[in-house]
Amino acid sequence: MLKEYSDKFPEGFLWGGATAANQFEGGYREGGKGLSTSDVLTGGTHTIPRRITPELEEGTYYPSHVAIDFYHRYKEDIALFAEMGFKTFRMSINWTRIFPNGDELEPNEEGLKFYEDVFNELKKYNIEPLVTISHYEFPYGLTKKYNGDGWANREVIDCYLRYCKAIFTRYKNLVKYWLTFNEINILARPFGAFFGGGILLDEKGGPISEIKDNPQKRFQALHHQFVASAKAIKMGHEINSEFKIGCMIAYEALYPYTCNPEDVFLAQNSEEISNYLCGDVHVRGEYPHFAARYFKENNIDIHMEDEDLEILKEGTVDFYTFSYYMSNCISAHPEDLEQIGGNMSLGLKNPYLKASDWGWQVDPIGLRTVLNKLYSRYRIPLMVVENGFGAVDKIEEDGSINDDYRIDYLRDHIKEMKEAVIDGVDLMGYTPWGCIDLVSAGTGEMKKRYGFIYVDKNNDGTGNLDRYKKKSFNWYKNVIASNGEEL
Ligand code: P53
Repeated sequence: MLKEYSDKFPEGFLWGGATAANQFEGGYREGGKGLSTSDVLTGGTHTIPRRITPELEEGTYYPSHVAIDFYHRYKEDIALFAEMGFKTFRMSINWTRIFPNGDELEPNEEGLKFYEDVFNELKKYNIEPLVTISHYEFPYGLTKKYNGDGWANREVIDCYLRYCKAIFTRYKNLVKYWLTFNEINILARPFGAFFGGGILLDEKGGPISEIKDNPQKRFQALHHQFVASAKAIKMGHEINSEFKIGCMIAYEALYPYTCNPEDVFLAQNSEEISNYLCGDVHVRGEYPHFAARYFKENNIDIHMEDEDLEILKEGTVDFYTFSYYMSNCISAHPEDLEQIGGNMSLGLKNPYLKASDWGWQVDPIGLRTVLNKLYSRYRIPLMVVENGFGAVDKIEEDGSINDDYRIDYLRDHIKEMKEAVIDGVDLMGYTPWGCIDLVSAGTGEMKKRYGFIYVDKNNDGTGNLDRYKKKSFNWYKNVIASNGEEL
């Protein structure tokens, strides 16, 4: 049967917003929480990289420690999300609230209670939580225990599964939608080792852009995450057959800089390694055809246990989610071409696109292209769980913030998402990133803001943490109320 034509977002479309514990929760030593990898990362800027400090340094500012204090203000914040009409709220659980060191056998009750209260608060407003189980934080105790190997040590799989079991059983009736790892494919890129894998090969730490890399360990860690994810999915479905468990990929859209076939192949091949390797394992339950050559040519030899391939097959995802912010160009002959980006995203400048102050090139049509490519390949429901415009906002004397640039960015992307829906793509929902201003992952700044809600906090940690509605707040409220018809 031909798929029915529709020119509207589906009924029940999950409009909402997205956050991550390490970037907005704070309370880093409260409720028995242990230290996570994000807690030892300093602030930075567009030009000064964040530093990993293996021990906490006195007098150094760590943005995750207080962040925007959702830990104490969640009621106020959730009320604001409800006022915008959110149907869903993407948040993550901080592993170290539940297992402070990562290797305990029993969960920390205070941590479990905190998220239970948050989920109950969301329930009051009929907001469906979408929970990322691991978003850029890893028990720092495990990084130390395994001599900086993090996820490259296979024992971590069991620690993760104990954590999953604790939260799946406790929140069985409060949470339906889960994501096993945020941007799992970040481990396919050098800077992702610490963020995504808790891998710290230099005990002196240092700027994240300069830390030691070891592709063998990174891809071994990634394999362990695949196995952990597949096992978690199987376990989750056994605990509650209604659970919907998905993957999350940082989609790196890459265009050939020219129509030179060398550029075209390079772009296609880079997208395969960067985006599709992880997606294929999650959705199809097996490594793609191009993996073997890539591993061979990069001296990567992944150790697998006999049962691993079967585990991957048995634990495929129910839906596919991704982040999409920008596109970049790539060339086989990049020597004289201008680069753009920074903070964990770098590419060639596209003469047809404008970029944000942080060098992220704005490309709404690219989102439609990506949605179609993904749906053709996977044929399972998709969700855009991060998208947005990091910008400097100015707060006027009367407290208003006129963020028309943000409205323009989001409107243009929602328009293209709608085009993709008309194209026939099965799209479940949309949660723009940082619906309330929070700490930037890439730079550690507050200045790079994404929110509909402004938070009075500065790069150096000063500010009274008051919340203000930006102009985009009422705009987005109306988008949701009209199910994407009024943009
Ligand atoms: P920030 C790079 C490229 C694409 C997505 O990023 C990325 C990154 C990391 O910087 O990460 C996701 O805060 C991530 C979020 C992050 C968000 O994008 O650097 O899942 O944690 O905050 C935006 O502007």
